[in-house]
Amino acid sequence: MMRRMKTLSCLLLAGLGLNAMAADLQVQVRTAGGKPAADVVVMLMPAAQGAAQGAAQVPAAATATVDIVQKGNRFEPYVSAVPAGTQVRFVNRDRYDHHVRSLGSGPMGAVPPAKSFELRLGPVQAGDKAIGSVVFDTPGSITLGCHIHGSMRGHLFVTTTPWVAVTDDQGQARFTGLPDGAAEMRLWHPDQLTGQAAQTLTLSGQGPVQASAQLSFNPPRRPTPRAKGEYEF
Ligand SMILES: [Cu+2]
Repeated sequence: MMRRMKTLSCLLLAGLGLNAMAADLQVQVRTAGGKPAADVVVMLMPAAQGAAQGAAQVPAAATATVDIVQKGNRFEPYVSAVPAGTQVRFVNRDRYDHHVRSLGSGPMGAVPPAKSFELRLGPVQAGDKAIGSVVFDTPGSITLGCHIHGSMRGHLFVTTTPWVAVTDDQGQARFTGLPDGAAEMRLWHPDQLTGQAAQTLTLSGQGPVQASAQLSFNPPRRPTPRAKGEYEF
């Protein structure tokens, strides 16, 4: 009976074509202590990602321009993740200058940034001068800082895979349209000292897939800028 059902579902999927072979995935990430872990970059590397599946399955977000906003001496979002080749716009929404620059990441900032850059951004009233763009071609991590405001910190992670998401305050990341089959899942967090364990998931378009993952450590609180709220409008 099971075998017959399996054969039937395979035939049904084959009849529906490639569009049906897409899985939705929700990942719940927790800290080592079991609390929801925000700001975690979740990467999916489907085994079926090769040329046979075609570029049609690459999520639209992979080709979009991504914004990282400077507001109230914060980078928003605090952690961003983009596939290599993405253009990122840095948008200053404060009434004063920011001088955004790349810094090393990892323990003591010893890991050189995947891309070095500096952007002098005018206040929001300066129109175009409040926006700067950088294309990030090389996978890796970049800590974001500001020459003028030393306490400003943010993080950008550039991935080899187009399937990437950052966990929200509930520690959840969501994906849609993943190719069916095996996929390797990897995690990255700006405060990790060592790499996080990878795991293999089995994705299926026949229903939403839930997965859980755990960091090997308890991240410190997300840093808040010294001038919190002081200059916001
Ligand atoms: Cu600044």
